Amino acid sequence: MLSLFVSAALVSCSDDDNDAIVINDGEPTSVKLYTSNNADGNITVYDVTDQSAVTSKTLITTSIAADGVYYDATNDFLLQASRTDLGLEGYNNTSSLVSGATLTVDVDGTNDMQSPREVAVNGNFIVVADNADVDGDPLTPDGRLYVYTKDGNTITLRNTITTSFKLWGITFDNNNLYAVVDATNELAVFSDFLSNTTDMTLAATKRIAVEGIVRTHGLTFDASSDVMILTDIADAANGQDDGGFHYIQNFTSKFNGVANGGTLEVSQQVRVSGASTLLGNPVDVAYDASTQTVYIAEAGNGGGRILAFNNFEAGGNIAPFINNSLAAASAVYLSK
Ligand SMILES: [Ca+2]
Ligand SMILES: [Ca+2]
Ligand SMILES: [Ca+2]
Ligand SMILES: [Ca+2]
Repeated sequence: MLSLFVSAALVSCSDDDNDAIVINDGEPTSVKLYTSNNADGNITVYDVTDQSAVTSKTLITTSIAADGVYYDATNDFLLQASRTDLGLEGYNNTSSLVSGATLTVDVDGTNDMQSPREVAVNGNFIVVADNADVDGDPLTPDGRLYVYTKDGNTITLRNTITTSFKLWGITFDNNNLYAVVDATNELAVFSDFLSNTTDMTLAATKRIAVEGIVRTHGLTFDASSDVMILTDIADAANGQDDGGFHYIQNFTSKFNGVANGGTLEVSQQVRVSGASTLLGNPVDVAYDASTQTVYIAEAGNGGGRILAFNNFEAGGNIAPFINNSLAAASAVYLSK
């Protein structure tokens, strides 16, 4: 079967210029990692299609600090949460821009937030986790999720959801929203999150502890491979060598198998940490299941880095195979 397919592919590529697409058997020809940072607010895009020959370009924004980057390849729409303006800022038609190009804000959200961090997108909904204290008492943990809708070049605040824990990373699995419980080793989920349409305080549907993590911060879920990855910044004051990430296969059944308030045992996970990893404060993570690559925004080590890991399934003190300096890196988003 394979040889028949290859023969057909070789024939078919002789009469057009799509040979790369055909021979790659459906693999995308472009894999890009979008990154934000809190040093100058610009967006750096790494072309990781060929992992042995990574190139990058930086697009200049008017923000000087940003988080929660996102890219919609279908509509060539780029977005980040400006920590300068405290609102979402979107840019159309950026894919062909060259490095050093200055971006004009095409979609300017209202400046509703206080400390925007991770962004999670579901259809026309854009959710931002804000980690500012809500009730004026920093001793009581809380946070706020801002739910926006996008219609053309307009972003509108629909409602805000106050949580009873501190926020940072968020990610959707269909309509369920996973959120790290910042300052702890816990993971929370809000089932059917977007059905909560009013300003309200909402309890998580379920919270579990993730054994082996000290303080989680970033997370990503890949539904196609059922993989969850959580980062561990451990002590925030150590930005150099106490961080790590946990790779959790068959995540859905493992998560469902832990009762609310229970613990997912470290034996059910793979932990990557140690001085060779360059993980001190890994604040965000993205995952490419097809190449089993973990991409990390590292905010601390060396002043900030974009790292990539593969061959990590055994866990341990593994050196990244991609290591690019990016001052105060804050978020990563993989686009294929
Ligand atoms: Ca703005
Ligand atoms: Ca509080
Ligand atoms: Ca740390
Ligand atoms: Ca992210």
